[in-house]
Amino acid sequence: MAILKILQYPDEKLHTVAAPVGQVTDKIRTLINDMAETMYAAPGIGLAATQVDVHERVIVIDTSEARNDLLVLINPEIMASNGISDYEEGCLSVPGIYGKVQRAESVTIRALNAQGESFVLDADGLLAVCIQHEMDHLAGKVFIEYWSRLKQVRTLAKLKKKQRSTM
Ligand code: QAP
Ligand code: CO
Repeated sequence: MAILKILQYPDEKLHTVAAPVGQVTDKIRTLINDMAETMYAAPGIGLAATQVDVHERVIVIDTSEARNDLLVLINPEIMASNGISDYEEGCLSVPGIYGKVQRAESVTIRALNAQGESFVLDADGLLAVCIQHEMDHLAGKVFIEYWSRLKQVRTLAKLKKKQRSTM
């Protein structure tokens, strides 16, 4: 297993659109293991392959309290969504920045697991928000891009200042 480097906003590579996984091979399973290790070490509750500069449709999530319930999503698709939630989000690619994003309150998704088997999952609450946040990464979108221009400009200035002070 290995800890992978997480791309930091505003890295342009975070805007890459990920390609579907053709076959769930050992190479994909190694990526999943490395992404899980990277997410747990961070620590975080979700990580998309885009964030580790691999542009394939792979996500790892663990929103459990005990951090022992890894959810792997390969080629995820949203089949249905309902309601509106306004959750405070963060992102391992935008450290130290938190803010609300409006999303669906519950989603039904279909995806493949690490064995390449198709499954359907109904999610709500934090898990539903996390799934939508990570699926945005696969489409090249970062959560702060839902915010107003002004709020984005201020966030960028804050990140630049922080990056200067930690060099
Ligand atoms: C996405 O984010 C998410 O700023 C996953 O300094 C987050 O794991 C979806 C993290 C919240 C829904 C709600 C962020 C760690 C972790 C930071 C994360 C930081 C250290 C973020
Ligand atoms: Co993120």
